[in-house]
Amino acid sequence: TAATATTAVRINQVGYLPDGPKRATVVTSATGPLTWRLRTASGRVVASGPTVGRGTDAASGQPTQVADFSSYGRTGSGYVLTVEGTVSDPFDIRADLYDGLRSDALAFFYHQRSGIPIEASLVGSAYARPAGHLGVAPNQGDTNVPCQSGVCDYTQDVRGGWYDAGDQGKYVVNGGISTWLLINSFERAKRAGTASALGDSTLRVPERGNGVPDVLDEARWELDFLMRMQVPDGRPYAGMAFHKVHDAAWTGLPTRPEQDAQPRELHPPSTAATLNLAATAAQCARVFRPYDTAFANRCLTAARKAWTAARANPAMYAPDSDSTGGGAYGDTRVTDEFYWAAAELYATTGERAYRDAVTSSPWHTDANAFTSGGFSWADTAALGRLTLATVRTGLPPADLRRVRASVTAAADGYLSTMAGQGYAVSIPATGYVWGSNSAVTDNAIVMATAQELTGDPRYRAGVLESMDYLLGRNALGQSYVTGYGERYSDNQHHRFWAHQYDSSLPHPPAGSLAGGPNSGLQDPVAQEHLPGCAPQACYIDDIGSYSTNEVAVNWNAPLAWLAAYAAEDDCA
Ligand code: 9MR
Repeated sequence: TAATATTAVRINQVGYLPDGPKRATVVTSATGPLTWRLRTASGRVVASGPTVGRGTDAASGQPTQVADFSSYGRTGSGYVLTVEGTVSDPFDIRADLYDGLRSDALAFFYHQRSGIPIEASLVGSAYARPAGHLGVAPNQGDTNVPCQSGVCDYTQDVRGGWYDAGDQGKYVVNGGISTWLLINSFERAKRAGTASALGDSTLRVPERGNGVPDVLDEARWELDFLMRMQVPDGRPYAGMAFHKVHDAAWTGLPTRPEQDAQPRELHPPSTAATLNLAATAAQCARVFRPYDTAFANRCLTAARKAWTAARANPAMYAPDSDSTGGGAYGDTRVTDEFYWAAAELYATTGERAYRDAVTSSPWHTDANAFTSGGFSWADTAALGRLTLATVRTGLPPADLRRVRASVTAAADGYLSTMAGQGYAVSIPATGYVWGSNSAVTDNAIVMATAQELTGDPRYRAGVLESMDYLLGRNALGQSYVTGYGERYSDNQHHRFWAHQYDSSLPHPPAGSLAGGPNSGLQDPVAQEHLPGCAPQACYIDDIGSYSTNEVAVNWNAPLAWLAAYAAEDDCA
C-alpha cells in the first residue's frame, strides 16, 4: 500500500531560513505524486502540497520525490514534514539559523592552532591543551626543524600555523587556500556591508579586543607560519617556500600534539607552495592594510619575493610519492597557481607586470578554470577569477566582463547539476571523491559570488540548498557538521578529538565538517563497511575512516565562509 511505500523524508536538520528555499527529499517507491504536510510542533497542518518525482539518480541510488514548501515563511521551531505517515526529523524556520555556525566553523581554526596553548577559557576544559610543537620535549619541532636529508644543511623556525586536519602536518599548499578563504570571506563581507559580524571580539580567539577583525587575527596565525616557511635570503632557493613540515612517520592515533615525540622534517621547496605563499601574502597586503600597515607591508615583501622565486624555479614539483608521515599534496601542474598568484598581486598592487602575467596566462581564458568541484588545493585558477571578478582593478573592461561571465557560467552549471537530482547536490555522481563535501562548499562559494555579481536570487537559493545537503538532506540523512542537526558526524578522524579511541578525549568540537562520501573507499574501515555503496552513501562516521570522515582546514574554511554568508540573512 501507499502507506508502506515511503521510507524517509529528508530535510536540513537544522532548519530553513524564512525567506530561503525549503525543500525536502522523500524516498519512496510510489510512482505518482504524494501529499506532503508541514506540521507545527503542536501537530497543526500549516501547508501541504504534492511531491514531484525525481526518479532514481546515480549519486544516491534511491527513488526520490521532492516536497517544496518554500512559500511557507513563518518562523518557529519543532516543525516536521510528513508524507504518508512517514515523519521527518524536527526542524526550525528562523532567520538566525546560521549565527551559531558562523562562529563555530571559524572557531575550528583556533582549535587547530600549533605553537600556542589552547585555552580552557576560550574553548572549555575538554578542548584545552598545552602548546604543540613549540620546542618543548617530547616535541622535536617546530622551532628548529631540519630539512630532510640532503635538501639543505640548516634548520628553520617554522612554529605556529594550523595543523592541517586529523594529522599534525602543516602544508603550505593547503594552508594557502584555507587562509585565502578566510580572508576572502572578510573581503566579501566588507563589500556587502556586513563585515562587523566578523569583526573584533566576534570570535573566541586570544586576540579578541585588539582592534583587528577576529577573522583576520585567525588568518594571520597561518600567514605568519606561511612566511616562516619561506627560504631565507642568502640560502639556495631563497624566496621559495618549503612544501610542508610533518613527522618522519605517520603520527600514532591518538596523540595529543604536545606529546608527539617524532622528529619533524622540512620537505623540499616547491613551486606550488611558493605560489600559494605569493597569492595569500598578496591578498594579506591588500586586506590587512587598513588594520596593520606594517604587517601588510611584510606580507607584500614576502609575496613579491615568492613570485620572483617561483618565476626563477617554475618546475619544482612536489611529488605524489612523498606521503610518508604526511599527505603529499603533490601537484605537477602549476600554471593555475601562477595565474592565481598573479591575480592577487595585480589586485593588490595594480602593477603592469602582474597584469601582464594575468592576461598572458592560459588560465585567463580557459573555460575550465572552475572545476566540477569549483576549486581545490590543486586547482586554484578559480581563486584568481573570483578575486578579479570582485576586486576593483584596472583590468580592461572586456577582460573583466569575461571573467565575471565565467563565474556566472560556472554557477549556472552547478545549478543545473542540482536541479536534476533527488538531492540537490552541485557535484556529479562521479564527483564523490576524498573531501567531496568541500566540492559542495566550494561550488556554493562560486554561486554566492555569482549572486553578488548579478543579484540573481537563484544563486543564493543554490547556496542554501547546498547547506541543506550538508546538514541532512542527503542519501544518508546525515548532518556532516558536528553539533548541528539530529544525527551529526561525531567521530571524525583526529588525533586529539579521538573519543572513539579513548573516552577521556573529546569528540570534535561543534562546527567541524567531515570530508564526506568518497566512492573510492580509500581506507580499511570504508572498505570493510561500505562495499557496493552508491556514491553519495560512501561515508561512515568512524574515526578510522580517514578517507570519508576526516576534518581539514580546507573543508572548514569554506564552511565558515558559507555560514557567514547565510547568516547575513538576519540583518535583512
Ligand atoms: O584533501 C586531500 C585529498 O584531496 C587527497 O586525495 C588525499 C590523499 O592524498 O589527501 C587529502 O588531504 C589529506 C592530507 O594528505 C593529509 N592531511 C589530511 C588531509 C585530509 O584528509
